[in-house]
Amino acid sequence: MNSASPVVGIVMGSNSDWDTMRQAAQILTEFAVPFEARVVSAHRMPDDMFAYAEAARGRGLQAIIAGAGGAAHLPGMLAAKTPVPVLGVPVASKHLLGVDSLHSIVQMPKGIPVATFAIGAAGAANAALFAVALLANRDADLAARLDAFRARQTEVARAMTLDD
Ligand code: RP5
Repeated sequence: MNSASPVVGIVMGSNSDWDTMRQAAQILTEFAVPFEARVVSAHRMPDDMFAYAEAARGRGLQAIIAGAGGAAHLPGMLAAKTPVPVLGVPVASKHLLGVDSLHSIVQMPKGIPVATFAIGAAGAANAALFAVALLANRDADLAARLDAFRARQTEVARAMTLDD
């Protein structure tokens, strides 16, 4: 799964986030986008988080998809330490169901943006699709795969039927 030359990094605060974040990995795999996925906890491994962010651009990462739950500081702190675009995924939390995660990620102060997605699996998948769209601006083959993905999705929706 971890490419030798990733262009997208998927990071998360805990391996308990993986059930959600694997949706992003599945999308990037489907689109043949080289990526890596790893745990980089803002609270439990802050030095590792800073090192990851500081190395990101030099390693060729063009987007970082960061998922975390609860007091979800990972996306914002990564964004503070790297110019690489950070796409934040609020992971559903036990007590507040991810509303805490969403607010923690979306309410960035002016000057340090984090693109914030929906809570949970849809957010993880959409963050990956957004990364694909960013990369597709300079990759015609990838743009064609994204067009085909959307066309298939449209056909599935058109074929939907309803029970009586
Ligand atoms: C956050 O705390 C993680 O992103 C995770 O969503 C949450 C709970 O982590 P665990 O206690 O399951 O390791 O840092």
